[in-house]
Amino acid sequence: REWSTIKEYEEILFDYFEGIAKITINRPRYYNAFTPTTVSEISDALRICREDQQINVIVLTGAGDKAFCSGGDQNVKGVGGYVGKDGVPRLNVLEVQRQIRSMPKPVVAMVNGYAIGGGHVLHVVCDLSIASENAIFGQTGPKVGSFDAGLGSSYLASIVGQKKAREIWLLCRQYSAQEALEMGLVNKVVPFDKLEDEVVEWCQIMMQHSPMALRMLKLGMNADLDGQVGLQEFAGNATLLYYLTEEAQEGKHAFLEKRKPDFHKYPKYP
Ligand code: 2NE
Repeated sequence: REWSTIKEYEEILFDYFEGIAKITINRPRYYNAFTPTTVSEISDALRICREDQQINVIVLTGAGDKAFCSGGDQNVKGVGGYVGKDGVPRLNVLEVQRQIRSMPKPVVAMVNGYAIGGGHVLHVVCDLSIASENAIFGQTGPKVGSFDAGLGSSYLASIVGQKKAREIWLLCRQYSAQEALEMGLVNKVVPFDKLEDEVVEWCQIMMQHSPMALRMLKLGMNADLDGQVGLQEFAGNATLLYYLTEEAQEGKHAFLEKRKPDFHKYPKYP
């Protein structure tokens, strides 16, 4: 399979193959731990994925066969957050979590090894997770002086249930790919050398389906959990659909033509 580079970065790879964009955290030396630079590069790549009409599905993964992502790079953890080149402490991975969640295209985590700490949360917020047999899952926050009480806990609980989510966070144990499958934390487990083939196959199946239908389903499932912000996102997508109708166009035309709108001619579906 020939992936072509979409854009060059320092700490991630960003590739394209037949409608699929692949974002690879490329710091295998540190088990793909993220720095503020890694995170802002992922964020930039996700912005491109959102805008680019040639991209239908996004895959997030890590380089090598050891780790998907081991969370925040402890070498650059300062006081108040992870310190980037500008010397400012940040927790900008939360922005990436939100970008994945509101991305109007499916995002698939291709979990090729450890998904730990903030790296575990990244796969949790993806729409689907496909793991290799060597993948290991878990949170470490309370062991290393951190926690993610946001999507990393609440969304996790809606996936695996409250008891299991509390176990994962309060005990900070590690779970095998098989255990992750049994608790509904991942969609499928395959041998390492079959991982990318499996992910690409899942992406190709989704790409045969209506993008608008997938988009509305994803955002509807988000809205069920995300309160007013979820509703705001869902409503924005409903507005998009409305703008595609003649009925909505009539309002604009009437305004510009300085006449009363005639909305009565449009059907009122039962
Ligand atoms: C991932 C894990 C369990 C792997 O263990 P093991 O024994 O197989 O490998 P090892 O030797 O620990 O790691 C290999 C190299 O990668 C570095 C290690 O320091 C080591 O380097 P050297 O000793 O050879 O020089 N490495 C691994 N993870 C790293 C990290 N996160 N930052 C910097 N270097 C890292 C084991 O490595 C592990 O437990 N890693 C730490 C996981 C962790 O605690 N991550 C942070 C959680 S907090 C977080 O991510 C977070 C949050 O809670 C809230 C918001 C945002 C972020």
